[in-house]
Amino acid sequence: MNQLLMQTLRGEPTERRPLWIMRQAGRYLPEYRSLRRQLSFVELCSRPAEAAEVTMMPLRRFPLDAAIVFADIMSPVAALGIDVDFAPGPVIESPLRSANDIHDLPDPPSEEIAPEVIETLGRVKAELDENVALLGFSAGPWTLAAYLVEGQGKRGFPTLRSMAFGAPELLDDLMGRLVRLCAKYLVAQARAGADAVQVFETWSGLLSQGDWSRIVKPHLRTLLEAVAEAGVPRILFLQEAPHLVDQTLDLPVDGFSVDWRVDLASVMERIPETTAIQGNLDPATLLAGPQVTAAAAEDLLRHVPARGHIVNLGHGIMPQTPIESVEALVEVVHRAGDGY
Ligand code: 1CP
Repeated sequence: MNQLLMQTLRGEPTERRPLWIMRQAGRYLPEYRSLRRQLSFVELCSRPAEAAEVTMMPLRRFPLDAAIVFADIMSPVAALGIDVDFAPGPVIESPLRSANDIHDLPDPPSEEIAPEVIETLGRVKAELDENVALLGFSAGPWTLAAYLVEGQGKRGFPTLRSMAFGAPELLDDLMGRLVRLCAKYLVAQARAGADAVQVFETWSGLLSQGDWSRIVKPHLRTLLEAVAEAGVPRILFLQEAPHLVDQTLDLPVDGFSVDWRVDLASVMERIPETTAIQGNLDPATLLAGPQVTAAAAEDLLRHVPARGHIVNLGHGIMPQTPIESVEALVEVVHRAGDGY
């Protein structure tokens, strides 16, 4: 077995840098769009055979070093009795706003939390090349709360932020419950075959350093510590949060995933040699075509030391991305070996 991603997350040197792409299984792939003409996103996520096939789609095209299970960050909230629609992002018909909404939420057992995702992981694991790592994931408590309180993705998430300051105990209670949900969910994913897990605390950047450290960080720490029980490496992703990098560095993780606003090489200098750093091409560079992508990828490899670097984008790949740009990125990473 030669899982470059796992070696890097364990702090071991590798013959070349591992590469995977956030949202690698989505709408930029013609075969995904074609399946989506027959099935809605919710249907796709709820059918393990189809979800496993979608998980494998990018791997059939590109020699990536990880598969990430096809699901959504909202998949576990069905176990709380909450209905989620997609248009195309998550939409909650009855957002959680009052003490009663939150106090009435159940504390579901592990088997009731997104069993379809757990089954999908088992199916993918059985099919995946042994050199490719399987990633599970969950949102972080703040990012899940963002959709549950706001009702949908909205610039600045004003309702969420007003709850953070106007009813802090309520939001704290909600996030505590979400941490229990996500911890059980991530441990179950590891037991079902996920080799490592990524926590997407995407909307962290909405908060100041002080507020994030007070409101979000303790919950994130509890979640990451609880997941240690599963014994798999943990990657933490934050978006639009260069001001929070220093606040995250003492969290118990094996890899930090940051967007293109952050200088990877300088973060690398501030973390232990055995901790990995993941990222961080601007996804928009891929829209400019294969030559621009190749040049940007070469620049990234030149600038960031190989040891501990997991090549990825700084955020999800965009639906309008040309396939040739992904090919160019793969080419550059494979050709480079550890020669940079
Ligand atoms: O076909 C479609 O129209 C559905 C589009 C889509 C897809 C492909 C959504 C709706 N979710 C997903 C899958 C998904 N989402 C994965 C699976 C892995 C993969 O595709 O390779 C993952 C890891 C996510 C993560 C996700 N969803 C995050 C965290 C990471 C990030 O991008 O910051 C967030 C915030 C979401 C919410 C969401 N779900 C879907 C969309 C379009 C969005 C974002 C926009 C919004 O908030 O409105």
